[in-house]
Amino acid sequence: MKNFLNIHDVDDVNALVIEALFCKENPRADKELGKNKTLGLIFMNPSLRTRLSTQKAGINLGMDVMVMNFSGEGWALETNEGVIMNGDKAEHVKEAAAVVGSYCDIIGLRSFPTLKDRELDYKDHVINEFVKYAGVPIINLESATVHPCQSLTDVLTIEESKKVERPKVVLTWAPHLRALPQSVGNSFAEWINKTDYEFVIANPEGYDLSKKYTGNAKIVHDPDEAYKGADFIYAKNWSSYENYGKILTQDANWMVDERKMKLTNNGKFMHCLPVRRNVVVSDAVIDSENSIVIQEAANREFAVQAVLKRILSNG
Ligand code: AN0
Ligand code: CP
Repeated sequence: MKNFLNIHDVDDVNALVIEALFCKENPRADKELGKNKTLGLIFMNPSLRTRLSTQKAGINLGMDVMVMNFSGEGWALETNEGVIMNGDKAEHVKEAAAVVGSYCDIIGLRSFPTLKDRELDYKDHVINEFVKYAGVPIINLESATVHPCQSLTDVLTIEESKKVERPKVVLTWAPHLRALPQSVGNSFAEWINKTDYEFVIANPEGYDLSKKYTGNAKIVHDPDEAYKGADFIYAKNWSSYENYGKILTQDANWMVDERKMKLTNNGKFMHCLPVRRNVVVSDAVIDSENSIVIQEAANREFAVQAVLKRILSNG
């Protein structure tokens, strides 16, 4: 594996899940693999899980790890080509990427969308500039369009928790106060489409994700219909793709609650976190035995460790 930018960098999702499960059982088995290699993690946006799990995975593999928060701490980056840089941006992404690349053997990058310009965001411009100018492998730690480290973790978590061979998995939109990226939803859809699970996406009208990611998944606009018989309820808010970046509703009927969970097949509750309690999910559901959000977050370490192993073994 050269880069881990999206699902297209993975030839066999199942094999990568098995690799991650191996890492979970034997976290330090490959502690020599990353010796004398430097992992650099660049965050343009906040993070708890991605930052610590990726750092930990690098340590498990014997790597030296450097982390930098760009927002507030780095120079404000210009990402457009050919501009006269006489505004508030002090450094161009071309130099920044090349400089970080000169210090690191692998770079992980988080860079959220603007949620203002759909065409620009969906080019995934910032991460692609890093690929072009850093000269070392790049791991996507959530870009404008996808969050593959999260999605690999989610498939892994479903695999270790499922009670039937082909579970019914529901991705449900949930309300939120702020406009959030579509990345987690896009990515989850794309990865679940690679499995043979029964897959249903539930969201209000106007919140359909791009077909590029949802493919042939069934999309319903009634949460009760989706929850019926579900083995996994995966909740996430995203802002509208159609009416780009807009909040069209905050309808509390879409919050994950006990009433809807009762319609499921004793379904498990999942969320990538961070989550707003009693907005996205009720206390009763997230605190119930069926909530696997902490297991899911813990698995982030082993998912990204499997990815790092693949990249390191490519030399
Ligand atoms: C981010 C998002 O929705 O993409 C990160 C989730 C992993 N969430 C927030 O900004 C709250
Ligand atoms: N799930 C996830 O990516 O969490 P952080 O934003 O805290 O990294």
